Amino acid sequence: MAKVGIIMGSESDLPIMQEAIDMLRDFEIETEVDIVSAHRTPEKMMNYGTQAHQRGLKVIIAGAGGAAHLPGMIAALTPLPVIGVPVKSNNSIDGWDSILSILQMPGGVPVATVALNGAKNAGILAAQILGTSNPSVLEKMVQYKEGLKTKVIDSSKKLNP
Ligand code: RP5
Repeated sequence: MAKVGIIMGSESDLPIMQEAIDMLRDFEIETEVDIVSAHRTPEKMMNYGTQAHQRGLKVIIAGAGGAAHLPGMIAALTPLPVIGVPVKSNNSIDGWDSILSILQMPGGVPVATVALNGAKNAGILAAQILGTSNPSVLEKMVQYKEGLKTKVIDSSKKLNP
């Protein structure tokens, strides 16, 4: 049973969203990936958002660019936590359109918005949410953070032997 649903508005978002998929694979978390467009397949979006928790998903990562309505609309439809990835898409002016569309949600309907094209962090955040109730994922997260630390210390040593 997939734990994290990763959806995006278009196949053109996939090269960015792949970073979330890869990160969750590193944490050995099962994912389910699909294209769900708020504007082009609104009925599919409705079904996805209303049924995600009944299908066993625990967290949803939603990415979109330009007039990026998918993450917010999914958050409106699901009781699950939604992580939004603003994508700098071909129809995006400068990325701010995607960021603000996903970030500026009204009270009551949060979307945890990561940086522009920040799908890697979306994957990590989803793993951290699952880690609060899964000791094995939590331990992998501890190791991951240790790895980050070691990398910086090693780089520092190389510059200052
Ligand atoms: C958004 O429009 C999608 O999420 C994508 O980022 C952008 C462009 O879509 P395509 O025209 O490439 O399909 O809804």
